[in-house]
Amino acid sequence: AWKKFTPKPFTSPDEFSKEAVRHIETTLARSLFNCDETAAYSGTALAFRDRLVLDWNKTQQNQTFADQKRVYYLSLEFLMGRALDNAMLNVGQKETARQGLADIGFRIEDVIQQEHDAALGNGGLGRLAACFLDSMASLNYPAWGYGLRYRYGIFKQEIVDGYQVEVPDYWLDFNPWEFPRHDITVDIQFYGHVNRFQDDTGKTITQWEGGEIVQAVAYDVPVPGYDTPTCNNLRLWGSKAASGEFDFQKFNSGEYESSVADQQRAETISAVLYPNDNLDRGKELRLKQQYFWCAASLYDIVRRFKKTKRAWADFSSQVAIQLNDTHPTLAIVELQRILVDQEGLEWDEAWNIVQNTFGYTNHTVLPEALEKWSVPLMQHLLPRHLQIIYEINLFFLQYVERNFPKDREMLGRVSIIEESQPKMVRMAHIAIVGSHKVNGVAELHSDLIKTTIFKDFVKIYGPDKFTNVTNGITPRRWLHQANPKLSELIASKLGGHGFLKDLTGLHKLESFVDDKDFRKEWSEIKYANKVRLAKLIKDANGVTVNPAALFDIQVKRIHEYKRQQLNIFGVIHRYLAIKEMSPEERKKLAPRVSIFGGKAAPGYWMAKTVIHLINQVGKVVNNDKDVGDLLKVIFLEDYNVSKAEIICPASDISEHISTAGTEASGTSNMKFVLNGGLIIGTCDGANIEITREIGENNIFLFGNLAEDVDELRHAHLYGEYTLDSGLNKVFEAIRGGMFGDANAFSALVNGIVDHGDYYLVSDDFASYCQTHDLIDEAYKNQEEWLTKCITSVARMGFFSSDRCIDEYAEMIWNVEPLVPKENG
Ligand code: 26M
Repeated sequence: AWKKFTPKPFTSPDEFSKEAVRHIETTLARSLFNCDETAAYSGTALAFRDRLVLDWNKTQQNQTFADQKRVYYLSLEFLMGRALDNAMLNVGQKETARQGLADIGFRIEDVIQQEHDAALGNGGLGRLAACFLDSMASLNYPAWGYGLRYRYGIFKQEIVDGYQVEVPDYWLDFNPWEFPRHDITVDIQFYGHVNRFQDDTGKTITQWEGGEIVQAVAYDVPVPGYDTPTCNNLRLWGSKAASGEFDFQKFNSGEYESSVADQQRAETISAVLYPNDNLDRGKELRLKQQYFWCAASLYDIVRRFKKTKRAWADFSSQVAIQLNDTHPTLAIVELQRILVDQEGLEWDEAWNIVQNTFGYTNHTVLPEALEKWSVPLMQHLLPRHLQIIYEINLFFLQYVERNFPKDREMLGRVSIIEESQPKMVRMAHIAIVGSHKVNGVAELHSDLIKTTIFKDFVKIYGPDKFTNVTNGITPRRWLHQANPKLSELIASKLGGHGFLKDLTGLHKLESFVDDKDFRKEWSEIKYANKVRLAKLIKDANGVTVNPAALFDIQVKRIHEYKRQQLNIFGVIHRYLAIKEMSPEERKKLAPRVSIFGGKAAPGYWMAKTVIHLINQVGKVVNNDKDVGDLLKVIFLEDYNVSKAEIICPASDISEHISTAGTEASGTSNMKFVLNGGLIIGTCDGANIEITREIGENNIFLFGNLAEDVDELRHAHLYGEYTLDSGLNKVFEAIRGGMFGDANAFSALVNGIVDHGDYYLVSDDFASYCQTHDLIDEAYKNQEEWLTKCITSVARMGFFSSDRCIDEYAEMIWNVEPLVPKENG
């Protein structure tokens, strides 16, 4: 008879290393004779994977039997980063592994670094989804993520002669963290036509016929919670050609090559992540990705619901689906199609279920990022869905007309269809109409969507449909994993690691703010983290930086609205000032290292120009003997999650300097402050709430306010402004060729001088430079600086993604945690 296998925690380092070695020798069939770090990583990962999978199965079983509401988080991006360190910490056995690896001759840090990042995301939106998965598992919510299994994640960035070059990120060579489920497949239809007819009883039947079929295959990734046996599931869909008779016919009739071509065409659907962040380009393949993933996920969710044998009326009390931006909006249309066309529900009953099921999170107000799809494209690819969209729109507009008979203009503004040439489907409008709650991701942002882009919808549905859930980050990865020394120091003062599960517990740190030994340890940790980053910089860029200098860091996607150009112009301004200083004046200046990192979308020329300028400035400044240690400028290649884990703990100041009203929230601001760095920022996104929590003495705010932006932009357009004189000096230097060919940067400069300065760089420049001078002054008083850092960390409890997930669960999903039963 079969005996049940129960994995136990490793009882000793020796037991762990035996397991790792067993995997290397048997699972991987490798000889220990040439066991390198790659092999050590593989063995360690497989040994820890064994600790996860039975908890994972058990969690899924419990969730099935518990028969309570579940959450499905639909996101086209999950920026997970590495999994091994996280798994070791979550099961509480990293120290066992460290010792076991040391015994066989490896440093655990080197082994961890062998893992390829799972980089299935662009930036903030994708990393937020990953933090949410971590929180949902750690808080025991029955929750699944649904996404696409891209063969290529976000490209790898190389810097060649100061320019960004994109290299494909093929990450799947060895991925022990995914389990292919070749038995879990869904056939997904595209193209074809709609057939409508009456059945024997006179009922109208609508069928979507013809076209082509692509198969979705499930790949499951375990998502372990911290210090809990709950292990949730992330299901990623891969595409392949449907293995229908069709192929065999082709095959048998000798069309072997064309059948292989079909295969490849099907596989392109999940081949590559679109590398745009906050930009919609309306490509057909992207729409195919969206429908493929929505349809497969909904089929799966509906299949699971049907197994409960409940009535359809119960659907929304069993299922909550959260839409991560408008990318999964077709899920709304697809569920309506399933309920009406396939399950035979009446339109109104189905639509009720749909609205009660979905919630929509908006992540941007930038007009170029709001998704629209052309009606002809939609008609071609998804003919039945377009009909349903028109029907949804008809009922919606009739409702609006009844309630606002005097406002005829409103119909055109809120219509799902934009009456342009060609007509366009506005995805955000479907998402709002088809959801019961719409949320923004920080207070200012949630207010802005209510007063600007979605104003009419607030009138139509009332204010209660719109709410705010301020973003958060997981303290497990962004404190405990990234900054183990600080996490241990905090734990030693607070009596354990409880703060990792209730981050508000950090507030008790305030009573240690004057503790001499504690302060000393704190600053030694910051210094050690800066040394760690300095080593990364030395290895990657060949530049030696002084760890005692002020580290000033801006890492995020390169985008005009995030204003890396403001930062680099500020750096040039500082450089020019240093050049004019006397030796005595120079002695008084605090040495600085300006560190940049981030990817530009491949087609975004202005962003690429900014990267080029940063590198050109670095080349000049870093080799200028007059400057020495006073200023270094570094562009760190290929910023990603694992690099962020080194970078965030090493900052003194980080930059969150978007034009007010443009950054929905920002989440790296939270990561930096949680790691004991201060920030310079505009009154934008979550910076405002961070200020409220940590106190305005502990943050360096500058610049114009969101409410002033319209007027300032207007002034630029009508020439009613003067270019900032400091900025003008910077432009003179660039034009004079100080940083190489001035033509290379003319578009960047002219955008500000001649073309309206849309992001208000000139308006904020003086205030930005002054604030950096204040930072210099403040940094000279190391004692006061340290007090600010410690106080800020103590007050960061609010920004845990656990708080954020509890708010979603209560206000939007109406789900409860499912406390895990004992395994065994
Ligand atoms: C759209 C169409 C086609 C291809 C790609 C896209 C697309 C991809 C990513 C559009 C937007 C994308 O991400 C937007 C994003 O990351 N927004 C950020 O979300 C964070 C989490 O809420 C916020 O903290 C940031 O402020 C916000 O910019």
